[in-house]
Amino acid sequence: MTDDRKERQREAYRAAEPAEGPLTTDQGVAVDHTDDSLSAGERGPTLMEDFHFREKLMHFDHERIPERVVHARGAGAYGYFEPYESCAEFTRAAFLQDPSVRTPVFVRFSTVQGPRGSADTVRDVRGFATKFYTSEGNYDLVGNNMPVFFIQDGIKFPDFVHALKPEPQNEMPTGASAHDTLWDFVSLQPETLHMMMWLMSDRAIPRSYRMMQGFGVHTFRFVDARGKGTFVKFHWKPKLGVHSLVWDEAQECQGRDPDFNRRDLWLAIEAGEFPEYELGVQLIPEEEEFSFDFDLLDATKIIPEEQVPVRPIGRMVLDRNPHNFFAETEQVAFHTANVVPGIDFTNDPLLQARNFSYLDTQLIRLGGPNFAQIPVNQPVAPVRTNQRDGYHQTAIHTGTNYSPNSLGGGCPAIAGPDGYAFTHYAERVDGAKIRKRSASFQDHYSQAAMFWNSMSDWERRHIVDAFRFELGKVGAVEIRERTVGELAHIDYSLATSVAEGIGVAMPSPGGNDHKPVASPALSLDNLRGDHSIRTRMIAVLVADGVDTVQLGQAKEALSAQGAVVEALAPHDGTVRSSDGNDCPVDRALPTVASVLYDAVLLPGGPVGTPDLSSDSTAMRFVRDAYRHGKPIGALGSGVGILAALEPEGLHIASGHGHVCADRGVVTDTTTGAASEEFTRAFAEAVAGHRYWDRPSVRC
Ligand code: HDD
Repeated sequence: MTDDRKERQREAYRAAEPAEGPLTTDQGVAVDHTDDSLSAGERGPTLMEDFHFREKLMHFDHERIPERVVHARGAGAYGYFEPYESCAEFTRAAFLQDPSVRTPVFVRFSTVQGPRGSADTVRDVRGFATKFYTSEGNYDLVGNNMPVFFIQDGIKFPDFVHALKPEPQNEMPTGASAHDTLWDFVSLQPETLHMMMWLMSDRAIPRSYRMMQGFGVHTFRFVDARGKGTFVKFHWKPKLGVHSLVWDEAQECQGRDPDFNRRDLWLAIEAGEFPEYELGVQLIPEEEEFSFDFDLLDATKIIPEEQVPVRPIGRMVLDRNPHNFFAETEQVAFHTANVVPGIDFTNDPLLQARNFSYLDTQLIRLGGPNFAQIPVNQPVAPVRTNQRDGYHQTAIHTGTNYSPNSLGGGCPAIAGPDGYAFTHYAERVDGAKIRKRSASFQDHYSQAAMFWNSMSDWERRHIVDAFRFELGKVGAVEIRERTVGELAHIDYSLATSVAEGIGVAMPSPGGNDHKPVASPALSLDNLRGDHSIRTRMIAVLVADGVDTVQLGQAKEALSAQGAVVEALAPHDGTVRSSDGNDCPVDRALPTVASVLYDAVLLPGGPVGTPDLSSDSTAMRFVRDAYRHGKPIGALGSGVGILAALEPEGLHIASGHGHVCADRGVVTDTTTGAASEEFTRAFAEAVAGHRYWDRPSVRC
């Protein structure tokens, strides 16, 4: 059964399109002229009685609200969640009971550091916040695409964010962590190190919001119908697998398309390629709370999946774009304390602080206490409160507004003991008031080392390069040195590789004595998903003389597998094919760039055509794709274009009529139709995403 109550509710608020009738003022008075203000004479001053002008300017002057202090830039979508089976065994949450019930959701993805107008592909954590409109009220799972956090106690959040944000004197850099204050903080606060390892990895530059994991981060608590608790960690796993950009590409993308991730999400949903994620849980019986060598309440630690497997419990599909960015994506208000019966908190000090902060922040951002009435925030469950008045009250309440009352018949009554209401988990707490971090939170290096140990060679290279880039932008030498000294506690070879790159003295060995533990589930090599090429962007470079049969067949075969195939030529319009027909061009090469595509295909034509070798934009396109490790396919005379890459180490295997595949470069010098073998090999190369073992790969 599809539960589209949220959709119906949303529709009721959708403003009618102004198809009929004239323009009016906010008061509904028809306006016959909106281009000139009312003035005293043709060249005279504007008159104060011009109420239309006054109202128009007043509204415009107030069209902005404060952006989120963190996660200001985001993109959202609606969809639904459905459980695979009843989870009654460990939680009574209504939306996790019945596989036939779909719960509407709204998800907002975001970057953290940059302002609303910053670029998408910066090195940063990505927010992954989900609002479930359940039959028992809203449940918000406000997570990130990394499973740990920078600090252990929320009282450090303002310090951390001040250090991360642009420097106060000049508000630089935008959307970047490569600056002195952040690394100063990091070098003095070793609890940040595990998260910094994630931030320096390719997880921080996702290819798409559709291709990244999400994590609830904290240990939460499930509570069953009898009141029994089970610790739980939440994981979102994308169906398309986890894929990232390379740093060089991500930086260029910031200029070529600052909306790269936002556009990708929007276009996929418009095209009916609905992003899908599986929700998984790690469940830890309460009796096992102390059976780990870290504290479950410490948000800088993960529970390795090899130790506690992730159990899939349901799936989420995002199938609708918002109607209006401001009304929905900007005004959505998440709150970690929006929980429903069956889901509860733990004493994680980071989570406890968040439970205060999110509600507080909405007051300044949304201008008053009635933000739960904004359509995107409204529950589909009935709301009956005694909360009244305040800015932007839109409901016209009647009756009494206090409890207990007799004048209103005692309504609304409090929920009876039928198990429907939220009851806080009755955890026994006993202790002296004290400002002290628990000793169980003190190990800051073991899991950072585990992360490093779990990486493949290419992932390690990227991490070292990222540290070199970031610290290379730090002006204060003592901060560089201190950070490298900290890295030595994680892994000495990591520290020395970074030190070499940033020109500081080799650190002394860190004296780390952590066990050489690895968690294979952390490597991107093991997270490739269903190995499909669905929604992958493939650029086909064409020019006059292109072989239509080759072009048509390759395009058809790749599109049939769900790839988005676009013909790019030096100019817009059409190109003249080898058989004299006009082939439509999707985009002109000067308007795009290789960084906006996942792979490139070069079809052939009669000898000497299509002649792209002399087109510098086309050649840069191919060269960039090669350097960024992207799959390249070439057919017939198209193979000749690749000769330009031979100085970069590309070896074009010879042999007429053979399909050759070498490190993601698939060639076939056959003229005429593209063989099935070629398209299969090329599609496999595209599914492989990136090829790191090319001599001149630039990360
Ligand atoms: Fe936070 C926004 C995720 C720690 C205080 N946070 C925000 C958003 C996400 C997260 C995804 C954007 C929500 C949206 O799209 O509107 N935050 C996290 C995660 C954390 C975390 C996964 C650690 C596990 N946050 C954290 C702490 C504090 C905050 C410790 C404060 C003590 N976060 C906020 C905030 C924001 C916010 C200031 C800014 C805008 C908003 O809440 O609505 O309250």
